[in-house]
Amino acid sequence: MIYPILTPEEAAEFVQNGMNVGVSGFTIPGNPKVVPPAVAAKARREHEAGREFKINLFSGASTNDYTDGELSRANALNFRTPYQSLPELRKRINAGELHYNDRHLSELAQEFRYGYYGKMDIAIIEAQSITDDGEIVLGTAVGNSPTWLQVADKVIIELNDQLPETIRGLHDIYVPADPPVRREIPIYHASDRAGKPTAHVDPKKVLGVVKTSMPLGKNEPFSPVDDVTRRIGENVCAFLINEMKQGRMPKSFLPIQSGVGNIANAVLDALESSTEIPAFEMYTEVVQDSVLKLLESGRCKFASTCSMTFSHEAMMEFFAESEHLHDKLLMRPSEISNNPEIIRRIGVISMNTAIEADIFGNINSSHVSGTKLMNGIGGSGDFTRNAYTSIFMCPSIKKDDCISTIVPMVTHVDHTDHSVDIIVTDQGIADLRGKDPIQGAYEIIEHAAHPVYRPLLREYLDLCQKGGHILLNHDLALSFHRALIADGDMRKADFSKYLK
Ligand code: 0RQ
Repeated sequence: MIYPILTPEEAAEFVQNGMNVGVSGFTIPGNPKVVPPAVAAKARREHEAGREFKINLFSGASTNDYTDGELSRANALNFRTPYQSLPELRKRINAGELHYNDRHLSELAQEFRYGYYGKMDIAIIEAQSITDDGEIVLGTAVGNSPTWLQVADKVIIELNDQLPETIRGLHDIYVPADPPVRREIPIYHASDRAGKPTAHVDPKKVLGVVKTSMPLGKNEPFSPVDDVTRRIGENVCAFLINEMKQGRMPKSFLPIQSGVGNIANAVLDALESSTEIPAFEMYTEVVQDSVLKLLESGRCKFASTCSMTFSHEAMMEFFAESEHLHDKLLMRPSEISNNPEIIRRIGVISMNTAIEADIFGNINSSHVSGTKLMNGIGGSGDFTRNAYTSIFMCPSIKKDDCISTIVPMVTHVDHTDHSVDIIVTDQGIADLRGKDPIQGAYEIIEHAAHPVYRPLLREYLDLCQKGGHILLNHDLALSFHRALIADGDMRKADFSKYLK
């Protein structure tokens, strides 16, 4: 190998205060694991010596504890984009200790190429292998690595010997040309390959290789499917079956996108056991353990993803079974896994989780009570806006009835009513297609809201000023949230108190 072998500490010495740093991966998989902690240690030493040391960090999506966790605990982040999900970093963002820009995941790579963020100084990329002429087999996620390798001035490679040789061939690396010369992306089915199995870097840019032996996969277990998530899963399935019966969805079915978390798992469980939904494909950004089961059983014929968000055990199982699973999965850059052009062309059914929805169909996915960031918009906007049918899911109530997820007006808007087709809760299915905003409001109240909150929501509509296309009472629109803040309970929304 022509590249110098570096220790994590030697690699971290290249990272300087104020630099733009790109990292590989997408959610927990594929992130570097030893250089970011060494950068965090360097930051601590610099701070102790009274010197400023903070970097601007660009990733594919959220990262692991070695990256966002270590760097935020060391107070080493000045700017972060496009998505995060670690409690430590969330706390600091909400305390205003760093700048965070929540972006659509499909857009960051091109935005960087367009020059929105200046130059990228260093990229730190986890890989399975690198050749002397710069061909790289990436790890268990692609994220924005192909673009980082292209735009970064310098590159550090973390070669993780836990990544098996059999990962080769699971990547489909395609970077579109930028406007005005971009052409269509040649993906017409979820399983089409558009690019190459390897990413490329100019060998002259590689500062060195850090050899690692770090476990793959995530450790946190999923909560088991409970009564509420099971009912949401069943409702989603019932909706999809009816769509096929009504002829609004082809009998051969359409590719599915599914977010992360327990609701997504429950929906996939329901799809696995459904006898009426045919075997399907996924065009999605993350695949969890439940997708491995679907691939093994043949219920899922193919999964196009950006990241293998498997537990450690599922990851090992996948690689052990790689002979018959190898041709059933492809990992693509987030720019392609979440690409609006492809999502609309192949007719993806999007399924994402909301923090709250309002009675007019606007969705808040990212900010609790309108101010505190939870995770971010992630890929939900990429899929929702361009889906064949866009579905949002959430439990109808939270925290022992004290929170209704269906509210008069959301406190933050990530997805507008114009992009949202269906809202599914444990209570039922609200279908907003072909309805005006007021018809949609009654549909959501009667089919998605919890019965405890339906009278309050109806009363709110009665108290709205009439005569417009959308009903609104400017004094009462946030009354549920005011009650939650004042009394810890949305049921205490007292309209007479708030009415001027
Ligand atoms: O807070 O942990 O402090 O109790 O939000 O809520 O119920 O654990 O739900 O883990 O399924 O996450 C929308 C956040 C749901 C997620 C969201 C509080 C609640 C709890 C988490 P605590 P749950 P989940 C694919 C697509 C946006 C990104 C996306 C998400 C915490 O799905 O981040 O879709 N989505 N990406 O108490 C007050 C409410 C609340 C509330 C929830 N109405 N009011 N607090 N919470 N609803 C992935 C990628 O793009 C990479």
